[in-house]
Amino acid sequence: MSTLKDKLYEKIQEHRLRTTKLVKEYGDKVIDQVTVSQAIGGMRGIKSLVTDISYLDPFEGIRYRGFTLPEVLEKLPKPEGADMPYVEGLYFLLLTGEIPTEIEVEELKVDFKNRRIVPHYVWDVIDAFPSNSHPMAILSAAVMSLERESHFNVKYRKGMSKMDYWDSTYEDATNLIAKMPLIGAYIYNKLYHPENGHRYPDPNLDLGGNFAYMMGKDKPYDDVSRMYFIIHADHESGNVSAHTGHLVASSLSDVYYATSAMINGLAGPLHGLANQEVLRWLQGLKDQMGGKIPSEEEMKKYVWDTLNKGQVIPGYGHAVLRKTDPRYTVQREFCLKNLPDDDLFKYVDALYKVVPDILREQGKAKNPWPNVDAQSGVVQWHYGVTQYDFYTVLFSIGRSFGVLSNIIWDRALGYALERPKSVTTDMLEEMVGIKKEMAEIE
Ligand code: HAX
Repeated sequence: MSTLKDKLYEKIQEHRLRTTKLVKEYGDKVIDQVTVSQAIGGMRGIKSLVTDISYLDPFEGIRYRGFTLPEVLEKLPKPEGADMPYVEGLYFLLLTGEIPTEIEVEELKVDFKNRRIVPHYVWDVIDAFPSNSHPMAILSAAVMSLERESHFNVKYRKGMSKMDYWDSTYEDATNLIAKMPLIGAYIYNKLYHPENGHRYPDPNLDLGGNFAYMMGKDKPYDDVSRMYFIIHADHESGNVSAHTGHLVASSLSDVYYATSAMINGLAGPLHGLANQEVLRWLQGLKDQMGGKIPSEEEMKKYVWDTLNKGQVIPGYGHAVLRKTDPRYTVQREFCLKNLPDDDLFKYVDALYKVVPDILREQGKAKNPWPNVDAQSGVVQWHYGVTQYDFYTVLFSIGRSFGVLSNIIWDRALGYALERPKSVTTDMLEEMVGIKKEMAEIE
């Protein structure tokens, strides 16, 4: 057993006592209520999921296991000469709540390398897609094709104690996470850079460094990858991708089914696909401007034109956040240090100056501030990943760390099959007294 798995098991045993006590002794305690708007309006804010991997405060932003993003980036061990930490260390933190030592990360790096061999049939599945397919559809299918590798399924069929579910889920999850960057890079090269051929992983490199190598990118793209995967890893449990992964896994579908489903949820323009939408939208403005940086007035006009066409401003607003997303800020600081003169960065910066006031003036969006997606495409574009359809694949690789950590813990704590209750519109009307009022009028 690896050190991470030993430590995880210790934590699981301690934590099981807390969950059991809560359910047994306080199971009937009311912690929230549901309004009509919440039932119709996407269940915003209803406290009905439990996770210890991350927590999203509306004003402070995300914390992973109690650490803010700047703290995570500062405290996790880093490769020599790198600004960004090992992504492997993030997995350790998400699973155990502890910052790993250099030695623990080193062990995990080796473990990941041993798990990253991708069966040949996955390349065949990817190659079978037409080259104008969306990379997210290809990624989802590639992950799905790996389902036959599931240890959980084999053990479940043979008969396994519920107390052991977490163990084979950990094996499946870690195997999948180690393979995801290779699958992503293969999709990238197949669709956009066939001349790169099928690159084999470099055994001397960590996950982020090897991903950059397989994408055919020089430094500092290794740091870009580490930053990108880390900041996208988790955003508590209620967002579409995390929730979908959790929901599907709650039926004891294995992590391949669950991860493919979470990828499908992330592929929507109101969620992960927003990062490509930002780029598409900014390119539209750039074309309109003939390449020159727009004045503040020109920028305002473009934003208002978009709103007046009934469209949203991509990269702005959030279902939970009520301030600038710290994931936006981390990337902004990276841009200020590494690409301050980049044209697109200037566009994004100019937008930051005008959009919040406009959204406030329009008075609809509850959060006028930028989210993670407003900034992430710019960084990728600068380093030559200009095929913005691909950005959500990068997001998916990062998000799989959080979703899979959650699923391991769901299994460890015996979280139940998810099954909320629905009502009909007739019932809602009756509950609020509409039918009665109508009858009285008549
Ligand atoms: N531009 C224009 N209008 C916006 C807006 C924006 N950026 N954000 C919200 N609004 C509008 C909503 O469309 C809604 O309008 P209607 O009443 O006409 O339906 C109204 O303001 C209230 O919405 P809200 O309560 O503030 O926001 P929601 O919780 O319903 O939705 C979204 C949150 C992120 C989906 C929303 O802000 C949005 O569409 N933003 C643009 C797309 C985007 O950037 N998505 C990525 C979010 C981060 C993420 O998940 N990344 O993966």
